[in-house]
Formats: sequence, structure tokens, C-alpha cells
Amino acid sequence: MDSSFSSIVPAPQDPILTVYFASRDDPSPVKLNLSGGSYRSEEGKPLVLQAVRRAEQQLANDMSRDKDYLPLDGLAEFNKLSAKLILGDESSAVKENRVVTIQCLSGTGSLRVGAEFLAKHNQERVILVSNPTWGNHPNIFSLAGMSVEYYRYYDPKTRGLDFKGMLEDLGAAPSGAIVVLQACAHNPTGVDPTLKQWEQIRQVVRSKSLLPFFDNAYQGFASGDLESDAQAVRMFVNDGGECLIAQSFAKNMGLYGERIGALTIVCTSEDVARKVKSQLLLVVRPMYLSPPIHGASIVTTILKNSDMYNDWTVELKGMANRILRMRKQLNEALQARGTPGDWSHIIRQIGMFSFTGLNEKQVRFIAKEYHIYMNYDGRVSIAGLSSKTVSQLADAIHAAVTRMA
Ligand code: PGU
Repeated sequence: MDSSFSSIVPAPQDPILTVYFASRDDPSPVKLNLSGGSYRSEEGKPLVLQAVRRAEQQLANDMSRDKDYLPLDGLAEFNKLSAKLILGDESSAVKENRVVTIQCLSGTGSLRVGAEFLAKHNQERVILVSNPTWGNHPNIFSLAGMSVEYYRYYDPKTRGLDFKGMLEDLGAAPSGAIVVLQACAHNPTGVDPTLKQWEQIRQVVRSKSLLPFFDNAYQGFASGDLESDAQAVRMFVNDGGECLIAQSFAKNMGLYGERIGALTIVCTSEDVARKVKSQLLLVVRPMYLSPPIHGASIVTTILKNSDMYNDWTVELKGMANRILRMRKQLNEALQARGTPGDWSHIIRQIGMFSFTGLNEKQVRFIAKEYHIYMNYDGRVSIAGLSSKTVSQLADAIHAAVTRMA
């Protein structure tokens, strides 16, 4: 039978998904997928936090709860508590009622709603993202109709921040352009500016009237501490200027599949905030009507119960510390093997990932010979390693570096 879709060509392959499928279809019993950014326990399993289990038990036992639609902007209490988590208890922007927060579908959904809003209401179409950045950023913003450009960020020579290049590129951006800044634990490089550098970035952003859009997908995963990881964002909010923040609970509460996050827009006045909110709701309604209830209820339960909140922060610190141990073990394992090169960046880098410096040929070799899957840009999820698999990865890297130089 004729198909209405017969003229459709296959979509170009997404690099992260290509690796995911290759790993899924590999029958090897020792295969290890380190491509995606999801945390694994020492046993190599996805981890459901105890605080989340407790919250879900409590919700299941509460017979007064129903499954009615949430309002377009989501669960009001969730929005309030999420804004507090990133902006802090004492945020004057919150006290002055110039902060709008709406519940969205995790970090991606928050970025997308923000992008649609900006495409419609920001005069300047240019949006700058770091080079490199999370692969979905350019898609999200260009599909919303914006013009994506890159600012220098990573210097492969130093495996650190190209701070001078970053400031130059931000300084040369058109006034009113949007600049996407990853709040902490930069994906994919694992390289974050210092607080002193953030202050200089803030000065350039403000003096050029750029509009910062923070991607806050990893709060708590950089330092293990929610407050420390919020410092960069708060620096910008505390100067009284405007910004957007896309917040995700996928990583820090392990709620990946619940798709729970929030978009916050900090405005200069209550009046502006009111208008902004009314327009945000117009973005949401034709897109998905209203957000889902379960993840928002879990997060709210944890954030408002001091006992569960404390449990959560301990577990979060535990995850961050385990990642640090894996970094240390991997670095030691490479040293023990005498692997050529300097691997200290594995310890210096921050967050879930290490940007190893391996090239695509080496990554493909490792997948073929060692059944370990990582992204073609050399990004490896340290959060997916365990003490048992560190030596497997070290063997693979050693072989790739010595045989595929
Ligand atoms: N922002 C950044 C910087 C991210 O790294 C991610 C997820 C998100 C936002 C969105 O996460 P949500 O789950 O929507 O809250 N990055 C993962 C996702 C895997 C993928 O398919 O890209 C990663 O491995 O990079």
C-alpha cells in the first residue's frame, strides 16, 4: 500500500543515541555503557534515592490526593520551593515578587519553554552557547527559531577554560543577545569557571546587556553541596538584573524518568513578572496543556519536609563523593599502567563527566575491543563507573592510547 510518508528520508543519527543503540545491541556480558549522564550505584544499577522512596510511600498512603489536572504552570508549592532551592532562602528577588517559576518537563522542557518564550519576546535572535556544549542545546534553540552562535569555552591544549576567549566572544556579542551559561558541572567538559571568573563574566554580560539563560541541570553534583553549586546563579540574581534559569531534578534527585524541572525567570519588577508569566502560560497551553503531577509531588514532599530534605542532601553528597572516588581510582589506574600522557584532568574536572581527550577513532576502538561505550567526543560518564569497572576502562584507555595514537 502507498504510504503518505514514502518520501521521508531517515533522520541524521544523533551521536548520543547512536552510542546508546550500539551498546544495547552488543551481546557481550562485560559491556559497559558510559555514554549517557545517569548515575549508577557501585553495583552498576540505577539508583532510587531513599528520600524519594519515602516521599513516594507517603504520597501513596495519602488518600486525599487525586489525579486532577495541575494548572498550566504546575504545582504552586513545587514552584516556590524550586525557586528557593536555586535562589536561596533570603533572595530579595523572591521577596520582591519579581520571580516567575513554572513547573516544566525536566531541564529539557524548561529550556524549550524558555526558548519559545524568548523567540517570541526577545528582540535579538542571537543566542550564544559554549563551544562545546550539551548536544541538545543547539537543537532546542534553533527549533524555537533562534540563531545559535558559539562562544569559546574549552581549551584542548590546557584541558581547561579558555577564559580570555570566552570574555572576548561575549564582549563581541550583539547587545540584547541571550547567553546560555551552565550553572555548574559543565557538560561535556567538566570545566567550570572559578567564582572570581564568574564575577568577570557577570560584568561583561551586564555591561553588554546580554540576557543570561542558566542551565542548572547539576545542582549538587559539582561540589556535593546545593548551596555552593548555586553561587554563580545567585551572583547574577543578586545584582538586580534579569535572567532565566532552567532547573532539573533528573540528576540531583535521580528523577530522570519523572521529567520534573522548572523554568524560573527573574525580572526587574513585579509588574514585568506578571506580564512575563501570562505569556509563559501561552507557550505552555498549546504545547502540553499542563505538566505531570507525580514528579512534582515527590520533589515538593522532599523539599518541604526537613527530615527528608536532610536525607536527600546526605545521599546527594554520597553520589558526588562516589564520583570523586571514581575519578581518583581511574587516574591511579592509568598511572599504574604507565599510560602515556597527563591524565590529571580526570581529577580536576567537575561533575558527572570526564572529557577524556580521546579521539573518535580511539572511542570506536574501545567500543569494538573492550565493549565500553562513550561519546565520540571522548566524554565518559564517571558516574557510571564502579570500583569493579575502573580497571576495565583503564585497560581500554591504555590500549587505545598506545595502539591508536
Ligand atoms: N542540560 C544539560 C547540561 C544536560 O546535560 C542535560 C542532560 C539536560 C539539560 C537535560 O536533562 P533533563 O533530563 O531533561 O533534565 N544531559 C544528559 C542527557 C542524555 C541525552 O540524551 O543527552 C547527557 O547525558 O548529556
